[in-house]
Amino acid sequence: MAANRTFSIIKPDATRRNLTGAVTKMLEDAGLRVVASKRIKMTREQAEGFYAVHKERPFFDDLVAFMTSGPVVVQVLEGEDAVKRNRDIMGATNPENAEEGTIRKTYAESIEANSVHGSDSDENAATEIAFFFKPEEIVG
Ligand code: RTP
Ligand code: MG
Repeated sequence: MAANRTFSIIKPDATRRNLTGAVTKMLEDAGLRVVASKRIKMTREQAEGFYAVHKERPFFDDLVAFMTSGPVVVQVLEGEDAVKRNRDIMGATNPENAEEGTIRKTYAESIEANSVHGSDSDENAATEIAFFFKPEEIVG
C-alpha cells in the first residue's frame, strides 16, 4: 500500500508521566514519521466534538473529563499503510489485552488512560487530521 497518513494523540496519562518522547520513539521505530505535532490542552468542546461518535456510550463523560485533564500531543503520522501500522503498534484498547511490545502494553494505565489514540480508518484519519491541523501545518 502507498504511504499515507493517520492521526495520533498522546493522551494526558502519558504526557503527565513525561512519555511524549518515549511514545514518539515507538511510533518512529514502527516506521511512522511525525509530519505535524503540537501540544495542546483540549477544551471540553473539542473533546466532545472529537469523540462525538461515542456520545451515547456509558464512558463518554469520563472520557471527555480524562482527555481535558491535562496536555495532549496531537500528531499527524505518515508511512506505508499508516492507519494499520499505527493501530498495530498501539495495541488493544484495554492494555490487559494488548500484545507485548505495543505502546499500550508498555505504558497504558487502564482501558481509559491508555496513553494513545489512533484513527481507525483512512476516512476517519482525514476527518481527525482536519479537526486539529491546517494543511500548512503538515510538512511531509
Ligand atoms: P482510540 O479511539 O482512543 O484510539 O481507542 P480505541 O479505538 O482503541 O477505542 P474506542 O472504542 O474508540 O474508545 C475510545 C477511547 O475511550 C476510552 N474508553 N473507555 N471505560 C471504558 O470502558 C472505555 N472504553 C473505551 C479509551 O480511552 C479509548 O481509547
Ligand atoms: Mg477509536
